[in-house]
Amino acid sequence: MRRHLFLFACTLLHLAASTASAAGIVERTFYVKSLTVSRQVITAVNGSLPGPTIHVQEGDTLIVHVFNKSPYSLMDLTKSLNVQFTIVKQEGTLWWHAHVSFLRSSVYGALTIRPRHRHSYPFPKPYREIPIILEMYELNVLQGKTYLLRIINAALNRQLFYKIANHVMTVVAIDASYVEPYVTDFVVTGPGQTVDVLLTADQPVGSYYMAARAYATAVVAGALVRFANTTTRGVIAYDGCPKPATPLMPALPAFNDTPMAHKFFTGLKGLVGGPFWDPVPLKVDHEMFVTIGLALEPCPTNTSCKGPKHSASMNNESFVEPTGLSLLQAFYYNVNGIYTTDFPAKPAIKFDYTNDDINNNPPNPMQFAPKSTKVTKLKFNTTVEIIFQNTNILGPESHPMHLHGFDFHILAQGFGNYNPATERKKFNLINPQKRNTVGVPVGGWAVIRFVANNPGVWLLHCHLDMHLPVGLATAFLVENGPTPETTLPPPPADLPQC
Ligand SMILES: *[C@@H]1O[C@H](CO)[C@@H](O)[C@H](O)[C@H]1NC(C)=O
Ligand SMILES: *[C@@H]1O[C@H](CO)[C@@H](O)[C@H](O)[C@H]1NC(C)=O
Ligand SMILES: *[C@@H]1O[C@H](CO)[C@@H](O)[C@H](O)[C@H]1NC(C)=O
Ligand SMILES: *[C@@H]1O[C@H](CO)[C@@H](O)[C@H](O)[C@H]1NC(C)=O
Ligand SMILES: *[C@@H]1O[C@H](CO)[C@@H](O)[C@H](O)[C@H]1NC(C)=O
Ligand SMILES: [Cu+2]
Repeated sequence: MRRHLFLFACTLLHLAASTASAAGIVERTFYVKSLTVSRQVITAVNGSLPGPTIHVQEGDTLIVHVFNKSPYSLMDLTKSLNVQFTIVKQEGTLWWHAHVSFLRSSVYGALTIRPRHRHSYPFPKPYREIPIILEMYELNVLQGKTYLLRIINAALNRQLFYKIANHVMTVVAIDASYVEPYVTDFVVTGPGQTVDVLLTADQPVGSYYMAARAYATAVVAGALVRFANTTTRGVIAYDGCPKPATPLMPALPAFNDTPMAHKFFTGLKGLVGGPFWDPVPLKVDHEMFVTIGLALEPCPTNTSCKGPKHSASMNNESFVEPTGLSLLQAFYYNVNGIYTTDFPAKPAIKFDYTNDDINNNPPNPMQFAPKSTKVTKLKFNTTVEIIFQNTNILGPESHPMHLHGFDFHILAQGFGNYNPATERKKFNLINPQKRNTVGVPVGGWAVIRFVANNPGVWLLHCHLDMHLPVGLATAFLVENGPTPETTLPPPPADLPQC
């Protein structure tokens, strides 16, 4: 079971955290401070970008002492903070990052979780493990050896295609959950997603580029919305490669190659019977149909407003994160007036979700989503199914939907309007992939299922950095279970005041 950080509204680090009987204790110290890169001053951890990689074993307790030496009174974290996690049920790769938009671009790093002592991976032992945060990178390899590349998309607003010239990869885990080995010559990841691949250096001695660039999906009036179209490259250099050598460049999929992205996203299957495999819960207690997409924000009354601002919503509710008391504190201390528990389980108005006509005669009244802080309250152990439906309001886009606190199974995904009559019988209830972030297909839908067996307040939001602050979010309030282990602990004494 994963445990919450009591830092909801003023979180410095966002990590999947857990409780259980601990194996070992890993303590790390982070200094958050300024760093000059290409004459620009940024804020980073310990003078490096990305920040330090933390390696832990399943079952370890990780304690991170964070000292703020930056000029920002970071997220109300003025001097120092201790963050404690126990990693219980997972192996694989996660990333830690600041939860404040302008810092997330530089305050982050990799967290790798290895099997506990005397346990092994469900795949052949790699020669080395290498976190790859998609940025300029040089990797030296020995011909014939197999490497475990732990790939993290740390971009703020871009899904990325990733490819290595002349090499195939075998995906073995995603979002720290194992998958059936999946052979591919490219990878797609959304912000927050991780992909672990085995790479065998089986090509002639030489140097090969690995490259990543945008998978762009946002379309307005039939045209791709402008996006950062640069290519980021790293080099895989074989030992013994004569220098200088011009690396070979891979041919990346086109920016808008949705069929390729879909092929990858739907090709992955959970590793049934592997470590930490959970069968799909078959009985659903709480079913939700949730539209996700862009919207317009109504002008506040009694102000002069120069036209509506862009916003985003889930089921036509545009989420406002409370200031002052966090949702988790309000939930724990039973404080009224911070949130309401009436997040709609289905759209109030049914419409042809993926028809572009919704954008005719703008501003169309249907494009306006009210602001609110609506959440869903769940009894402990409720099985929840969510059908995410992208809308064409202002234009379709693939949103990487990220759920805190739980992994979910992805049962199905497709394009257009979700049709229960035809799709429900095609759900994969046998070996679906488990993730914590699903890239809902552009102009399409995805179905996820999870068991709410982790008490606390858990955000569900789009992981594109520009969509969370404008409202593409909601939260689940999960009540306590019957035992001490399933009861939310009190906030730590050193909880920073937001
Ligand atoms: C960060 O820097 C401090 C001070 O130099 C050092 O003590 C600490 O070990 C570093 N942390 C990591 C995770 O490398
Ligand atoms: C990237 O975008 C710029 C500006 O929109 C454009 O001039 C350039 O041709 C684009 N490059 C690629 C590779 O599409
Ligand atoms: C807006 O202004 C009118 C007239 O001044 C006032 O009667 C009304 O209460 C105001 N509404 C709000 C929401 O402040
Ligand atoms: C969203 O809610 C507003 C306010 O009730 C309404 O005017 C609008 O039509 C709704 N839009 C959709 C897509 O449901
Ligand atoms: C939660 O659900 C699981 C699986 O159905 C069951 O084994 C367990 O006893 C339940 N726990 C509680 C507290 O209801
Ligand atoms: Cu989004």
